[in-house]
Formats: sequence, structure tokens, C-alpha cells
Amino acid sequence: MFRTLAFKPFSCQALPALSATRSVLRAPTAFRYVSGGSPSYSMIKTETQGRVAVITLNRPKALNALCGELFHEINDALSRFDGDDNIGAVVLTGSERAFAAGADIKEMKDTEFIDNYKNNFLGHWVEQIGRMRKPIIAAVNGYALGGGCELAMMCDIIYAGEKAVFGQPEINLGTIPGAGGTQRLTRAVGKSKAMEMILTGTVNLTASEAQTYGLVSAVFPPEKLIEETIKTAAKIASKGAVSVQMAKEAVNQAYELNLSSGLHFERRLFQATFGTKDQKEGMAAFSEKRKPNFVHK
Ligand code: CO8
Repeated sequence: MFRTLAFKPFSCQALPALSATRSVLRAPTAFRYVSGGSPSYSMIKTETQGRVAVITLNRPKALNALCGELFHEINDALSRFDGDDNIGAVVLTGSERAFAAGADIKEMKDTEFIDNYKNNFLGHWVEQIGRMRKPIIAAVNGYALGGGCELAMMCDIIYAGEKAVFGQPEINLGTIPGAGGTQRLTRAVGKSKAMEMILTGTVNLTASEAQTYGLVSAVFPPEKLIEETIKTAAKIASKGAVSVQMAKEAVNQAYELNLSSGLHFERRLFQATFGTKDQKEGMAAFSEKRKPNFVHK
């Protein structure tokens, strides 16, 4: 059964009429807490199923366009789940129509370079997801455009519904991707396809094309996507949490280090797993022909 945290519908238009720059860059909202200590979010829904947490972007009228408020809520939920020993993996999803149609164009259109630079616009939005120790799986139905595509690519695994669309249309707005599109997309699909997508702003990937390129690892009928994603997240969350975190850290280093440094890093973490109870349990269980009972220590 899902445990659902309280939320109320919200639209960015309901934000106080601050100046454009202040509205995008303002300090994180102080969340209201309902009884039981759960935060009351306006633009996301959060649920847990066993050791899996599900964060659902919930700004349907704007196709989950990523505004400052929405990112503050995502970051708050991510940091809570990362610090919760009862959670082993996180699923990030949107609606059947849109995972996210990009950064909120209306919110950022009048902001100025000098403020964006001084306040590190976007930098604060994406720091938390980069800090996450636990795996995050993106379940992408519908549009994943601009910042939406970038948000999916910040996750560790991407699953897609058959009608998902991945694209980087920023060039049509007179700008460029700002949260990893030129870097992560290029690593995922290769230079030629990334250039074609980013420079034209109109060449998008269907779900099956994205799978062929290796951007997404599995495609499901839209109505099955969340269920299948949660199944994989639950499988990951059932493993020893320490080795899962170490494995994630090691795979991510493949993007940062040369091969010999990466192999060195991996070997040190491999050796470190022998200091965990879960390694003793996992190998004992194999020898005794039984299922392991991991304690995440
Ligand atoms: N920002 C603000 N509002 C949006 C956005 C957006 N990105 N996308 C859609 N909306 C709004 C529309 O304005 C519309 O609102 P309203 O009903 O008030 O007019 C509503 O959502 C529904 O949209 P449409 O009527 O346009 O729906 P369609 O089905 O006709 O079209 C599309 C769907 C194709 C997705 C279309 O809405 C579209 O092209 N959206 C913009 C896509 C885009 O250009 N995205 C890139 C934005 S720039 C960016 O992401 C920079 C990256 C920065 C990093 C972010 C950090 C992770």
C-alpha cells in the first residue's frame, strides 16, 4: 500500500507578484508541515511503497514546467528520502502527458544575466539531485523536453512509456541547454545525434529511438510504466544499501576518471564492501543456498 503525503494543487501563477528574477532565484520555501511531520507540498506528490519512494511532479496545467518552487519541493523531498533509512530507492515521474516540458519559460523570460550569474541560476536547483547517494529512476511518460530531458538524465536509470518524447528545444528560444543537455545527452547518444537535436531544436527522440541509443534502458506501455519502474526500484532497494550506494558511486566515476583511476576507485570500494555485514550475509547465504537477509550495514 502507498502512504500518501498531503499536498494541495498549485499553479505558478499563484505565486506572489515578485520581480521575475526574485521569483526564480528566491530562497527555498519554508514548507508547511501537517500532523505526523510530513511536509505539505504544492507541486509534487510523494508516496512510499515499502522501501521505494515515488515523487510525482504535479503541475499539470503547465505540463510540469520546472519553476523555482517546483525545484525547491523536489529537492526537499529528495533530501528527506536520501536521509531516510527506510528508503532504498527513489522513483521520479510526471504525468502521462508530460514528465516535464522544460524549465518554466514564463518565469525565467525576463531574468537578467547579471542576476542569473551572481545567484548561480540553475546551479542550486540541481545540486541536491547530484548529491543523492540513493539510486533515482526516472519514469518518463510524454514530453521530456529541455530541462525535463536534463532532469531525466540526472537520474541513474531512465525507463520510458511508449509515447515519451525526448528533446532539447532551447535553441528555438534563443538559448541553449543549461542543466547538462550538451554534456549528458552527448555521452548518451553520441556527438552527431546530440548536435542534431540541440542545434535544430526540432529533432526529438521517440521512446524506442531513445532505447536504441541507450538513453533509456526499457520501454513500457504508458499505463504500465510506473508499476514496472517501482518493481525495479524495489529490487534495488532489497539489496544491501551500502553496496548499492558504492556501486552507484563507482559507475558515476566512469564519467569523471580515466580508466586506470576508475579501476583503482572501483577496487577500493570492492575491498571496502568486505567491511559490511551485508557482504558477510550475502556470501554466507549463497553458500548455504538460501536468500540473503540484508540489514543495510
Ligand atoms: N514553460 C512554461 N509553460 C509551459 C512550458 C514551459 N516550458 N511548456 C508548456 N507550458 C504551458 C503552456 O504555455 C500552456 O499554458 P497555457 O495553457 O497557460 O497557455 C500549457 O503548458 C500547455 O502547453 P501547450 O498548450 O503548448 O500544449 P501543446 O500540447 O500544444 O504543446 C509542447 C506541448 C510541445 C510541450 C509545448 O508546450 C512546448 O513546446 N513547450 C515548451 C518546450 C520547451 O521549449 N522547453 C524548453 C524550455 S527551456 C529549458 O528547459 C532550459 C533548461 C534549463 C534547465 C532546467 C533545470 C533542470
